[in-house]
Amino acid sequence: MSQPTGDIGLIGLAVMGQNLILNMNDKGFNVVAYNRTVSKVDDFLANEAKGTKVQGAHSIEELCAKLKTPRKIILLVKAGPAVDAFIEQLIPHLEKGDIIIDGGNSHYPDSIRRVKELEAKGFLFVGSGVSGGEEGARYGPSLMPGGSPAAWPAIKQIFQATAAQVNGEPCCDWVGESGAGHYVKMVHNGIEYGDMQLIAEAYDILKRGLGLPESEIADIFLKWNTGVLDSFLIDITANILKFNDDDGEPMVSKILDQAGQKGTGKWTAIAALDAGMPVTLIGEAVFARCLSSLKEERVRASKVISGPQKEEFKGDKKQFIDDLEQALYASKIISYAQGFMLMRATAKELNWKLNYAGIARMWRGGCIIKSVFLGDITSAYTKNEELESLLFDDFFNKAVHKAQPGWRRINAQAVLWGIPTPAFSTALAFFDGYRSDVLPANILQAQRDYFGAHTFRVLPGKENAKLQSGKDIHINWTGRGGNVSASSYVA
Ligand SMILES: *[C@@H]1O[C@H](CO)[C@@H](O)[C@H](O)[C@H]1NC(C)=O
Ligand SMILES: *[C@@H]1O[C@H](CO)[C@@H](O)[C@H](O)[C@H]1NC(C)=O
Ligand SMILES: CC(=O)N[C@H]1CO[C@H](CO)[C@@H](O)[C@@H]1O
Repeated sequence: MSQPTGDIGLIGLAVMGQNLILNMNDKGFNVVAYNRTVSKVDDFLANEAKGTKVQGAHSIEELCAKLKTPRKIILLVKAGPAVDAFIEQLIPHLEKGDIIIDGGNSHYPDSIRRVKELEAKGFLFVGSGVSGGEEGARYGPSLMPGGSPAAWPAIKQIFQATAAQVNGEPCCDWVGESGAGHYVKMVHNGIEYGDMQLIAEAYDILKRGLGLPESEIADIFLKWNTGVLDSFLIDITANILKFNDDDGEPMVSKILDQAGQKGTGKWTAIAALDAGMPVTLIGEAVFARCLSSLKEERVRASKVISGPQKEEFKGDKKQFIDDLEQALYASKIISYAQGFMLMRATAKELNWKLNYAGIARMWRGGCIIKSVFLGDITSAYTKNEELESLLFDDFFNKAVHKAQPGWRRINAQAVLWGIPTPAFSTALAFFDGYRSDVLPANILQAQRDYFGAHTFRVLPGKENAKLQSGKDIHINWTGRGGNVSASSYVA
């Protein structure tokens, strides 16, 4: 057989796979395509890939034989057992040092396991987040590769050339070891849930609060899109709001208000709970979708539970809309600060070294959360790799201070109106908690010690013979303040 000429192989010729192949081909790489349904390979070569350098393979063996070593093979197949099944099939045809890359939507614990299993056999494994949907795959996705570090030099050129570019910088860099690539992709998706929920709440306030029609709300979003909120999601939301059905009614006014979800936002929220990190905004965004899906129950509830009397807004509308922009901005800063907190906590726990500036850079283009804002996050982490929180960065610190008055007014007004703003309000609650050197957890500790002898620690400066610093203290609360004990209280 002739010398292999393939730079990279790809398994799974659904639209994402096809588009990624064509993209890599455009960038000058020689791609070998394989699909389990082999006729699909021929179809692809005869149609979409016609006139390109793409080669087809009719078996895993042929695929591997056509690739230069170290072989690089991307799997774009359904997450779960299919990934393991293909890895099993590939192994007999691979040599030590070959690289398997999973570009699917795998849950990061699977990627952690696969890195271990494959490295133990002398192979390299990369779990890569791929974001940007079908169009991103074709013209430049955000790529978030992590796994066996030795794989990076071998795939770097292909990955960075294939990814979206912003100001000449690729939206792809090495994320970190082990399952870091898929972990970061998961957090990206969680942040996406948060961004979307914030925009939905802003829409609700403008629609139900100020009573503005969709077309005017679209104009407000378009204006915001020239400032600090400049982002793909604000942009498409303006377009969505301008889209009228054939009868002239805004299309959104005809869409059932029941949100679906595929689970990656939920994974992020679960990971946050597991890590003990207050990633409240993403959590609320997931719950907001859950509440939305209880449509019939909400309709019944709306008939028996009333809220405040609807009052017309008498204040300064322009000021209010500026406040709303600031509220959205500040809440977004909180959400990203929380997302990075989660990544830091996980990195610490799993002993990963994450590339935070690189992560923000990877999200700047090619993906759903792409925005100007991510450039500022990149700068913050470039200045200080060890940044404890975005809120400690000068730029963001100033930004939240500037936003604060308007952010509070929006939350207050929404509460008075009875318009739910779970994401705006949890962001503000987090902010107020985070900047509090003292929180009421002393009460919780006393309660826990009272009913369950769970013990507490003494506040610095308040030590005495009984309350010693560094000691777990339990006291008998009964008899001094009151006489209720766990057994004597009768409800
Ligand atoms: C706690 O103190 C009360 C009142 O002095 C006493 O009745 C009770 O037995 C004590 N409980 C324990 C567990 O020592
Ligand atoms: C608790 O009970 C004791 C004994 O019955 C009584 O003297 C004391 O006043 C009670 N304390 C309080 C705070 O109610
Ligand atoms: C694993 C694999 O090769 N799957 C794809 C083959 O192509 C069809 C489309 O015709 C996809 O649906 C499969 O997922």
